[in-house]
Amino acid sequence: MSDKKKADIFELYAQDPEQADEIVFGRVSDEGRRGFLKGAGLATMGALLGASIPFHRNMPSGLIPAALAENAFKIEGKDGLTVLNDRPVNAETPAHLLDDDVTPSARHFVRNNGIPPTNTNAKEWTLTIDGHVNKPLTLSIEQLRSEFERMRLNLQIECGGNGRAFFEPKAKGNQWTVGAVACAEWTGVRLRDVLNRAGVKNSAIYTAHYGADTHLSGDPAKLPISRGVPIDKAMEEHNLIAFEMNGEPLHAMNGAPLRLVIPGWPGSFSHKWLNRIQLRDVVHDGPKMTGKAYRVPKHPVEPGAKVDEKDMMFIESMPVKSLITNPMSGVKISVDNPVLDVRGHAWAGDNTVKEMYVSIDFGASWVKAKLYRPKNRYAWQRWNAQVQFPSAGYYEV
Ligand SMILES: Nc1nc2c(c(=O)[nH]1)N[C@H]1C(S)=C(S)[C@@H](COP(=O)(O)O)O[C@H]1N2
Ligand SMILES: [Mo]
Repeated sequence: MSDKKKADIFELYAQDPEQADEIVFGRVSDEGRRGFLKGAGLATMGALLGASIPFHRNMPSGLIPAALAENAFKIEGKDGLTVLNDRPVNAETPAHLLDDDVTPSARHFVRNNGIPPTNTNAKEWTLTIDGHVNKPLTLSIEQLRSEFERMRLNLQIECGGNGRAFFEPKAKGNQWTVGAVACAEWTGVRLRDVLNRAGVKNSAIYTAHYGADTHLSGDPAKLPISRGVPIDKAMEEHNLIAFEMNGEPLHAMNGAPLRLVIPGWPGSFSHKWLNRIQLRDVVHDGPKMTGKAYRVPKHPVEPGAKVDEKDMMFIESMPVKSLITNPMSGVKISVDNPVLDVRGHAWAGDNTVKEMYVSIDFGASWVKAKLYRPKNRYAWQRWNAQVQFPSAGYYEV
């Protein structure tokens, strides 16, 4: 079925589920269940799903068959992403669509905690720097563009929850598999140049980031998220206040018209729809800075272990990781030529990956991959390897 048709079905159900049932699948009975599917109804369902549903009588009305709902919600300008949630919008990128050195904007994942702003006019946008500074500033994007050195860097953003779907025991939150990570080319100015313009006071030890998105509840007094970093991290030269992504204005879902990019640390520091940075003389305490948010044990513990508050710390540098982006998982190759070229990216938060190995025997033995330098610090690193299979069968690389 075409994606267009899927999206139409989703819209139909959003408007009036019972009527949609009637249109798509035939009469709905008084008990609110699907009536006997017959004639046109059955034929429609068969055509849509490619199979009949033996238990169709038990399906609650308004339930969109999962096979149709999958990816039915489309994010404009995003292509092939797996949507995990539509309120707030959260979508990850299948690994094979992350093969590019520079992630196209259409394939950059989306992680929203609230509702994106509707007025994102770059001409009217301002950024305020205040708090523990000598001279609070409010700058237009035009001033950022013309008064500061412009930087263009390939920077990786990875959500702190990337990979959470594989946790055992299960962790709360979006069940990201591997695709809440991307490395786009960002154009902007150094965060530190802008902070220095305002004059960082000695008392400033922490940043607090604010944006124009609103809380899911609609309560204007509540913020969806506001995180901040220690001042030393903030002054690192690769942090950008970015106004372009891959040479174009930012995608609406990736923070247009202005965002922070703080690479190496959880993506949540890279505040989107950025309109204010406050310098503080205490650790920031905005939403998602307190309680258990973004905290991990200081030392490895058993999965599910109870850890004392004092043994927990903020996630800072993200851990080392790699991703296979080609071939796509599930590939079959001929036994006549049991060789496979595998490639992907590797990264390690604030660090650089020095060596990379692949295994086809569940980690018993390892073959060295060719690993390339990052384009610039904080860009992910390309790797490739050729693996040879000893006999026909099922393997995991
Ligand atoms: N204003 C604002 N900024 C935000 C968020 C948000 O919900 N609101 N989400 C954060 C999180 S948790 C992540 S992982 C990154 C994701 O950036 P992306 O959506 O551009 O991929 O944005 C961060 N910046
Ligand atoms: Mo995140």
